[in-house]
Amino acid sequence: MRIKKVGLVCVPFGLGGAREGAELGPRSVMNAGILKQLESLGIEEITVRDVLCPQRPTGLPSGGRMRYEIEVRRMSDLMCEQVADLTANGYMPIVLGGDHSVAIGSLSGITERDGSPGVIWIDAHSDLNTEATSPSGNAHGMPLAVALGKAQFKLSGASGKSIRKEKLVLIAARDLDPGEKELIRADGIACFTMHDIDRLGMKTVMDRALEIAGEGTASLHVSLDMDSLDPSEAPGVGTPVPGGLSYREAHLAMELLAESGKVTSLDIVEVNPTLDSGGRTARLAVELCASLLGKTIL
Ligand code: Z70
Ligand code: MN
Ligand code: MN
Ligand code: MN
Repeated sequence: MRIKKVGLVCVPFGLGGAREGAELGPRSVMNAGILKQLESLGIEEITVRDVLCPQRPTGLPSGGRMRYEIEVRRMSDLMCEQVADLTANGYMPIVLGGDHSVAIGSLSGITERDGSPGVIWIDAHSDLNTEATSPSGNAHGMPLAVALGKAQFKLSGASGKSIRKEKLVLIAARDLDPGEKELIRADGIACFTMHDIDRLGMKTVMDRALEIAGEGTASLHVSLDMDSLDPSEAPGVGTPVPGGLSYREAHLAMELLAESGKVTSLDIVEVNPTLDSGGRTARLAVELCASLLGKTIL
């Protein structure tokens, strides 16, 4: 499948994470040249949508066990509309976060059209905390619990459909909270940890991931948290965790996803330019996006 139309959805939202700065991510990825990269890949139509995210309120965060719940909901509702509209018009949505809570909006927009997409979640974390299991209350640790219908917070979207746990795959996990581990085991969620990547290699891991999430599904969403990469490659993230994907593993993963021809939407999240080293993480985000869209070395 050749991708011809891309809709860039810029979501400057950082209230789902612990540290300020992720709201500056979309700007830094734009500055790193993502538009030029898309054009040089031969994408024929590119549209850019800016989601008007709520600002950090003064005073205490809203919400109970999910911090800034009101703002997360507002952002998700706006995103849901944009993503659903883009997919309905034949654009591949590429969401530029923002912290990972923006995936609540991506997934609600996608499930509007396809009730059971495959989801490949590339992340140091599993983002499966519910309000009850979250040690932090940060919404960026909860998007998958929300999308699976396990959290109290429900997907916005008119239909409010959930993704299916059988069609979800986690890749590059290495920092899981107790409640998340329990859920992964109890629900049998496919999880390829860094240990599995070391043992099997990225090619085998991605083949298996595509089998699980890419077969029998009409659409396939890839959510790329930049903290999946090793902090030596991607220092500009809110929660760096040692022992992550190498530069080459990450590119190979994207290239294999491109070869599959199955990916229909993408998030690139958690780029935090205030913690970055001269825009390095933003540039890597652009490169990985290019590989996922079919850029090859030769
Ligand atoms: C932790 C929590 C998280 C991203 C950090 C961290 C979650 N499990 N997610 N960075 N992208 O607070 O729930
Ligand atoms: Mn994440
Ligand atoms: Mn993460
Ligand atoms: Mn942790």
